[in-house]
Amino acid sequence: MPHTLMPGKGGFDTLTLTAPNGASMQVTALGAHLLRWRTPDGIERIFTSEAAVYEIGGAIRGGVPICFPQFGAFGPLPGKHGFARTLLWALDGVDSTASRWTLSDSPETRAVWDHAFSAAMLYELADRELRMALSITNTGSTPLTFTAALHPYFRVQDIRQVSISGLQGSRFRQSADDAQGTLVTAETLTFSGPRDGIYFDASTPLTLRDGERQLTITSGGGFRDVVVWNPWIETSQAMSDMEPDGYLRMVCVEAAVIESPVTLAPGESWEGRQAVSAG
Ligand code: TA6
Repeated sequence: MPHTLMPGKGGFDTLTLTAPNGASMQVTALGAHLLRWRTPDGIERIFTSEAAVYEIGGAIRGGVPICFPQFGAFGPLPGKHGFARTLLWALDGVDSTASRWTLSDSPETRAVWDHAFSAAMLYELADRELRMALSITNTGSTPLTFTAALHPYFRVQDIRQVSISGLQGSRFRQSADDAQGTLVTAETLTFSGPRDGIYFDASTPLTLRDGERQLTITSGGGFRDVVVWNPWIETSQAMSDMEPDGYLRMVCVEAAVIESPVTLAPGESWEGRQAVSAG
């Protein structure tokens, strides 16, 4: 069966799609959040926490959270990462390899961010690749400004054996005080403790090596920054929605627009993309 739409975790409509080449993905209407992506060889590439909570207003731990209209605390909204990941999206279209989801402003979004917008999220399977695109249109009569990210949790076999290369030459923000950032000179990034870094103006593709497995991660469109996150053991244990040793099996490599927020005039649109190819 190429696709099914059925109540899934938390009772939310969940789309399971199997492409003709055997690749598959699962997306829940809650946050238009991608929960699983399997390449045709049957390998699961996305980490979703077994302890994740599925409820409106909350964020699912793992998968691909959509951060909009704010990444982290980079903007005027309360809390982190905006509201897009916590609201119900509508399934707008599905074919043999792709699904498209939409969200527009509502009294709920207007209460925290008083702008008219429409957002669309496209997930597409292509051979051994997952293509993701977030597009935003200003449907109001005044300009709007936002930061945003696609925040995928990639499944890895053991974070202690993982490396990421390609970030050399970007500027790394180490802390809230480090506004200008520090030039990254290391060719390869490895993991032996927590990492929560924003890499400004990062050119891609990046290569994520995980033992014999490899992912090539490419940002496109308006995503200019990259975020790399692993909470490591103490934070993992402190998170109620994370398996205590979950940090061993995940790493977030995010396509983001943070340093230079996007401003859209009435009627204008913006698109940011991330493509992930399994080697
Ligand atoms: O993108 C990295 C980050 O902003 C980290 O600081 C970390 O807290 C993570 O996102 C998860 O945030 P969340 O709000 O989902 O707990």
